[in-house]
This record gives sequence, structure tokens and C-alpha cells, in this order.
Amino acid sequence: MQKSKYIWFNGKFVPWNSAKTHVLSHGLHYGSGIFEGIRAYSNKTNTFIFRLEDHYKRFYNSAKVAMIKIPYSKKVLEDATIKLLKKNNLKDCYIRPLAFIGDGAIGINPANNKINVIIAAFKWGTYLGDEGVKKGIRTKISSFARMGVNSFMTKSKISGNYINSVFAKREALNAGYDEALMLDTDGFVSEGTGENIFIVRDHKIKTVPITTVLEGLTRDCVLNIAKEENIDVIEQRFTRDELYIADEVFLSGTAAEITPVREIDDRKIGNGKPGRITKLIQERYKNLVKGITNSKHRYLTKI
Ligand code: PPE
Repeated sequence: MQKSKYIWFNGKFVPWNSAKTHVLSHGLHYGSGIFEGIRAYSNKTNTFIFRLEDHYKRFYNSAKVAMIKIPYSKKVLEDATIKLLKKNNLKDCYIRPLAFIGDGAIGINPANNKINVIIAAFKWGTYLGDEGVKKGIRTKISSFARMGVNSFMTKSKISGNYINSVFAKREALNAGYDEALMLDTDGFVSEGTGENIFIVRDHKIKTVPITTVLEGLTRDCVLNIAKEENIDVIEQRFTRDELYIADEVFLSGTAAEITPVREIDDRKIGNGKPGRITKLIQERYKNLVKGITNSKHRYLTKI
């Protein structure tokens, strides 16, 4: 991650180092915040924010689920995001909007504490390593179960939810792997710590139904690309051993983009190299987000 000049903070552009909050902020103590992760991409001539509206739609849905009332309209935040990239002179970057409950009342009930909103944008390279994107990553099934749907709500990016991912990620890294794959409380494959998961078997793609996982926008792009390429997609629960015997496995996410998985629990996936369908989806996704396929695509907001 590389610092940029300004952060949008409650309606103002403030210098990066001045974007501070009180230590008694409710969000800091109890995880009562919601966030988004968006990327912008450039080609030789233009810079585009990818699925800006869809990300903010999910931002407001997360807020609704979390009962956080955002004191700005969607339009204000979208415009602020565009301005922020311009002010920071950013092209390819990651954008992190966050709304969190501020200080005031202490204790679990947030009472009428102020809702703070920030938007940060900064350069951020590949999420799982340049090498990982090219050659695939090594993963481990986490000893931590993915949070149950009636404990944490999986349709929303609530800050506090992510402690589950933090535990799993650190466990995997400490054991020498690149990423953790998580099973749900019934023991079925769920998602990565910050990615949706796909397998390829006999030229068909299989992915976890969205019922219990985050409604990933990259996941949605993968499904659309597969349709255009006439590749069958099955949305169905599957088990960890089906991961082991898959021909290909890959992860999708705004940060992770399309990352091939070459090993799971010390078992090589396929021939241990990114497979044909993974590489095809990866290439098509890259061309879509960079505006190479179609610079007028409805998912692209030109800045
Ligand atoms: N599942 C989870 C749990 C998740 O956090 C993400 C995004 C996804 C799936 C994929 O969703 P989408 O980005 O809409 O395709 N994870 C974000 C946060 C990563 C982080 O480390 O922070 C992201 O990719 O921006």
C-alpha cells in the first residue's frame, strides 16, 4: 500500500496524516462499521472505476443490515470518490469507503453517536502476490469455521465480521501458506478470507451458492464471463475433498482479482499450474476492468 495525499473524511478532503478519529469510537471497540473495496484501472488512454455504483449499492445494503444510517446520499459518495482519485492523481488504485459509529456513549448500545464516513484511495499491488497471480497460490483449510449466518450476517461487509477472516488468514500465513480457505459451520466449502471460491471439474465451473457467502461482484463477473464463453456453471455446495480432486481452483475478489490456487492442504491441484479455464477467466476479467474489451461498458466509470 502506498500513501496518497488526501482522504475524504465526513465531507472534506483532509491530508492523509490528519484523517484521525477518537479512541473511544464505538466502531473501534465493537466493530460497528461497514466498508467496501473498489478498484480503479487504467489503459493507455483512460482510467475507470470498476462497478462504482454496484459497490455503493452494497455499501448502503451493508449499512441497512447493520442499522447504520449513512448521513450522505449515494450520489455524494460516488462523486466524492471520483474527485478523490483526481485530487490524488491516482490511476490504478484501491478504494476503501468506510462508515463507522463514532464516540459519545460508551457501552454496546451506540445510542446517537455520530456516524463517520471516510473514503481512502491508494496504490495497492496484487493482493496475493505477483507470483501468486501468475503461478497460483498455496492454501490451507482453516481450523476456524466461517461464521454462521445467524451469528454474523454474510450479505454485508460489517467490519466486526472480519475478525473471523483475520484469525484464519494469520493462521494460514503462520503455517507458511498464502491464504486460508474456510468451511462453513456445516463443514461445506464457504469462501476465502476475502474472496469467493470456484472449482473446475470436467470443464464445468462449480461455485458455492450465494446463500451463505458474500455476494461478490467479481464472482458475478466470473459467472457472466463463463456464460459468454459457454462454460457450464453449477452453484452448489461442495466438500473439501472435492477441492482436492478438482482440475482447477481459483479465487475471485476485488482485491484478489482472479487468483489461481495451485495447492490445498499439501495436495497439488491438477498439474500444479493455473488451468486453461482459470487463465481464460483471468484474461477476460483483466480486459473487462481495464476497458480493453469495451471502454463504454456500463460497469466502467471514466474519470
Ligand atoms: N468474500 C469476502 C469475505 C470478501 O471480503 C470479499 C471481498 C469477497 C468475497 C469478494 O467480493 P468482491 O470484492 O465484491 O468480488 N474482499 C474485499 C476486502 C479485502 C481486504 O483484505 O480488505 C476486497 O476484495 O476488496
